[in-house]
Amino acid sequence: MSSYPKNWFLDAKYGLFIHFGLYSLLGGEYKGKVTPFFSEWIMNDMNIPPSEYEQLAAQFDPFEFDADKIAETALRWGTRYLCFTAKHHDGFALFGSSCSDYNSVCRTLSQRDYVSELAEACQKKGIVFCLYYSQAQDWHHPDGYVAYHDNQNKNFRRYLDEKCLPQLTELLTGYGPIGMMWFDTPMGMKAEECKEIYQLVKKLQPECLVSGRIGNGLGDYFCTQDNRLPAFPLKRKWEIPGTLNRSFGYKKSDTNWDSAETVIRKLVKIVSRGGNYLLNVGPDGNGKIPEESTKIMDEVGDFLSENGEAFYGADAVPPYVYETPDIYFTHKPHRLFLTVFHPGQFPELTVALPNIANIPQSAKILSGNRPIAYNYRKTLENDSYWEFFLPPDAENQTVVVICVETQEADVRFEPLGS
Ligand code: H79
Repeated sequence: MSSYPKNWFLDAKYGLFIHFGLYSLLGGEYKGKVTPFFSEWIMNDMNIPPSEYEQLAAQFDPFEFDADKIAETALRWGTRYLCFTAKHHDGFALFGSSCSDYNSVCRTLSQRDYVSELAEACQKKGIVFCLYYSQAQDWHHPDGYVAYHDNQNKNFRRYLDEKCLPQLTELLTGYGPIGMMWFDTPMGMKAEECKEIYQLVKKLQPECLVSGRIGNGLGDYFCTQDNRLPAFPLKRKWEIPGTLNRSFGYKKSDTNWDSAETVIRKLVKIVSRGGNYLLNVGPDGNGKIPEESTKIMDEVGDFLSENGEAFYGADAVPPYVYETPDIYFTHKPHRLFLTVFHPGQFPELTVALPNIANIPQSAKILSGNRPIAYNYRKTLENDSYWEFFLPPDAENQTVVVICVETQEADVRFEPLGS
C-alpha cells in the first residue's frame, strides 16, 4: 500500500467534497414538502422515522454514478483530493460493512460499494482519497446521537463498539491509503472517546490526517464552520468546507448558485490566508452531478489549469496594509502572485501597489506566460511603489494572475513591525 506525499494537504489547497447517500434520492423533498435546510438533514428535519427512511435503499440504484468519470472530472476541475461521505448522520453506509447491514452492498439491488469504486478510481488518477464519517450522530443505530433530540438514555458506548469503531476499522483496512478521515459534529462526545477514535485512525494508518471536527480539539488541523471564511491568515493548517449553493446533499429547489468568479475569489482568499478549500458537489439520486455544479467547476478548473502555479503549494501572505477588494496575494519563495479581478477598472490598465518593499526581478501574466512591463520606485514619502502595466487584452478579462519574481524569498510588506 503506497501512501501519499507527506505534505499533500498543504500542497493540495483545493479538494472535492462529495455528499451522496439515500437523501440524494429525495432531492430535499418528502411527501410533497421541501425541507427548509440541508437535504442530507431531511430525515431529522422532517421527522422521518428510521423504518420509513430505510426503505429508500430499495430504490437506490444510481446508474449514473461512475467513479472513474468522477475522478477524471475531479482532475479536470483542478481538485487534488476527494472526500466522500462513507456514512453521513443518517447512518447509511456507502460501503459493504459486516457490522451493520444498513449499507449499499447489503440493502440495495445493485449491491455496490461506492467507497471501493472511488478509492480505486482515485488511486489510478493520483487523487488523494479521503472519507467523511459521522462519528457521533447516527439516526439509524438506536444508540447513535440525534441532534436536537434527547440523547440522555442512549448507550453511546454500545454504538461506538458495535458500529462506529468497527466501521472505521473496515474503512482504514480495506480501501488502500486514506488521506484523511473527515469527522463531523462530535456533539457530546467525551475527550476519551474522541481520543479513542483518533488513536484507532493513527494505529491503522499513521499518516492519515484527522479532521478538525473529531472533537475536543484533537484534530490535525483547524476546520472552519461550513462556508465560513477566516478574515486573516492563520498560522496553522486549516480547511473550509464549502458549497456551491446551500445544501451539501442534492437539493432540487436549491438554485442559489455561486458564480465561478465567486468561487475563484474564495479560493484565492483561502490560499492567501493559508487554508484549503474543500468544495462540495451533491450528485442526484441517479448519481449524476448537477449540470450547474459542473458548469461552475469547469470554469474554475479552466482558470486553474492556466494559473494553478499561484495556488498549489502556495504560502499564506501577511495582511497587506491597504484594502484591495479586487487584488489578492499568494506567495512562494521568491515569487509573489497577484490575482487581479476586473483589471479593466484600473486606469491605464496599471496595477499600482504602494508599500511593498520587495525588489521585483521580472513580472509576467501566468496565462500564456507573457512578460509584462513593470516599475519599482519610491513615493515622495519614500515608500516603495510597484506598478504593473497590463496588455490591452486585459481590459475585458474577469481575472488575471500576475507572477512577480522578487529578489527576496519572503514577502516584505511595509510598514514592518508595529
Ligand atoms: O455534511 C455537511 C452537513 O450536513 C454537516 N457538515 C457539512 C460538512 C453538518 N452537520 N451539522 N451541521 C452541519 C450543523 C447544521 C445545523 C443546521 Fe440545521 C442545519 C442548523 C440549521 C440547518 C439541523 C438542520 C438543524 C436545523 C436544521
